[in-house]
Amino acid sequence: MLSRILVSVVVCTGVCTVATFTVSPAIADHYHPEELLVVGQYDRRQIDVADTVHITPDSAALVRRAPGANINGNGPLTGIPQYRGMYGSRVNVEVNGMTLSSGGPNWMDPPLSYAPTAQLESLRVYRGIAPVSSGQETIGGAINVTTWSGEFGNDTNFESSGRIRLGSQTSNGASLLGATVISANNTHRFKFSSLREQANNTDFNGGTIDSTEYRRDRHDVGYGYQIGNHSLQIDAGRNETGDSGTPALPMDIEFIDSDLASIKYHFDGPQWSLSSKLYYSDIKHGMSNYHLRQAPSISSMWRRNIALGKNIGFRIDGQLNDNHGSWQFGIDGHKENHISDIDNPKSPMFFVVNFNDATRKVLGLFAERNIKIFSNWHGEFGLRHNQIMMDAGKVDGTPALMSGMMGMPSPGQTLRDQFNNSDRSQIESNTDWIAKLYYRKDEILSYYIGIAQKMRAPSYQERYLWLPLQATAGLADGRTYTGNINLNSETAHELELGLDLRNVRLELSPRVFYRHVDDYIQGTPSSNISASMFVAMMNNMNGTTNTPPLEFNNVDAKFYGFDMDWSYQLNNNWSLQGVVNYVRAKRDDISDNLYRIAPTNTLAGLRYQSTNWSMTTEAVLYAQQNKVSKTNSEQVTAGYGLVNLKGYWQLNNELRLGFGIDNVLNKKYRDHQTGYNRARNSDIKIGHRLPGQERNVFIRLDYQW
Ligand SMILES: [Cu+2]
Repeated sequence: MLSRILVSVVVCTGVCTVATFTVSPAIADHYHPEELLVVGQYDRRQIDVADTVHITPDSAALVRRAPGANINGNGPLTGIPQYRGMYGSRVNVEVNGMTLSSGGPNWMDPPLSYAPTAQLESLRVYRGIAPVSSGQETIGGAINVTTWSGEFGNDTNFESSGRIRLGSQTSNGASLLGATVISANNTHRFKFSSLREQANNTDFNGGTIDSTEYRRDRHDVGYGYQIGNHSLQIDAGRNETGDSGTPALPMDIEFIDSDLASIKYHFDGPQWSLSSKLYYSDIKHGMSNYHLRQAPSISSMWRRNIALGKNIGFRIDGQLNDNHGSWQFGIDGHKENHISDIDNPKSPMFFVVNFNDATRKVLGLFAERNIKIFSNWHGEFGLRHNQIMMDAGKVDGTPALMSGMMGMPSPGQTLRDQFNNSDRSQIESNTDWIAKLYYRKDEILSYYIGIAQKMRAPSYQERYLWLPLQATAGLADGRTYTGNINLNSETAHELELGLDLRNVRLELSPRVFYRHVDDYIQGTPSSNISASMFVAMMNNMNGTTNTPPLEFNNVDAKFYGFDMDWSYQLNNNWSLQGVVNYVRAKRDDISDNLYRIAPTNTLAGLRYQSTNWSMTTEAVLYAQQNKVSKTNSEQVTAGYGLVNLKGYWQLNNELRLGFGIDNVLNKKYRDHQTGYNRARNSDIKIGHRLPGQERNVFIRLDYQW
């Protein structure tokens, strides 16, 4: 089973992408071979996670290997992918075909946290303009991940296969133990999978970062059935995250108990195929500012937040193949529902109904055409319509029960009444369209041009956050926000140009892009007097120094940049590969930059590949980021460079040893997209940007049969 050559993790370009598709036919089921060879090479990056050697629990860390992609880190399990300057709900993430809206209002369980690295089969980052079939709202891009489910057998006899993974590392004493066992014949396939991950606080060159410990258990069962051209897959999973830190956020994770379930049916005929799925998730999440980090000294400042999130979704799509390419038609629906309540165990009277039955439903219809136009032109055209329906129930809280001065309503009371008396039911009708053309000049060179309109309706936080709080889907800027029920959808227009060069030794895929966004949703200084008075009042009462609140509003923004991945084969054993990223993101209505944008960066690796072992030296360079957001009070970050080493040794057909050293030179550095420290800590001041980990030695053993 492990007969294929294992290469150390690389960004797959050209040949490698095709190879990955060949070994993972399940992923390729929507594309016939011709498309695979033409578009498959260019418009997505498949990171072959089977070949990673790290023990990092967070799959989001892997997206950095795709051009244009980065990660916003709020904690060890809480990475939020960033793509070309957009992140959060702007980048559509699907896990095994499921859209998973985070259960936590601050995204302590971002969608990728439901696909732990140790269970991944593939991580696919769509390059540039994402196809309309890749997800419902893809204004900032699309990422699809799948976890490993094994293969069906060749005859009626059941055979077992599986993977066991063990790992440990030094910077936080992390340990990883995971096992997946498959029992399958040619018709039935059973899967059992369990994973346990835990770590202490991470050390940096200069001390320890409090609130970075984590523990997570994950259990899955699956059943697959195939007969003829039909297949059925039923999966159920349980995620149990325990005490886990998020030092960039005001609270830490106490628990995230999530149940996930899905059923999928697929028919694959010679001329047409049909896929359908139905999925559900139920998330219970608790967090606090006292159980993991040092508790506030004033007991009235203790806070606990219990959040419940539910997702239900479906999709039916069909693909029709003809002589020129394929048509794809689909309908999809997703509903998320959120309840979030804040209390204080030291003060039983205190309560805030943060979100009450906040609901967001998206119903979408799409059509996509992949077509070979002349002998060397290939086009992709897509049209999608989404209907978004949102609503939320009435709210209340202790701050709204306080009496105001001289018989006037208090600011909290005014905010509550404004919210409860408003029309919270909102409907948006959004249209996406895309057109992409590839011109294949010869065997070596192809040109590409793409244009698109993409839209995104507001999130429930952006609309329904009624009291100035930091529940902002993980922005982690330390600012308090209120929502705005009357927000419009964002509309982006985008142009992308590039070329793909591929000869025997060299591969290059540069892209430039320009994207203008009308009605971009951004926090701006609040004009709501009650919100400002409320924050001032809280500062007075608690001795805090919170800056005046922001309010989510529609502004104009633009994004432009360049990204590229490349590789160069020096000879049979030695190769070079890397990624280069540059993005600018700024407001178009005022002179300001957008917040938390990845600095210009590059990654370059030199690899030696032998038959049963490999070694890679990697340089990671980040420029300073001084194009920061004044509106979000963002701090400048210095540039830095890191050296990493990694490799593996294939001991026999079943056993592989992975190892490596991150940050070999033990640099003290600060990643711009890691937030500011919010947990009282003797080694890092509150409000200072969190440092990166110290030199880290890791080792991993994979047994696969
Ligand atoms: Cu949370």
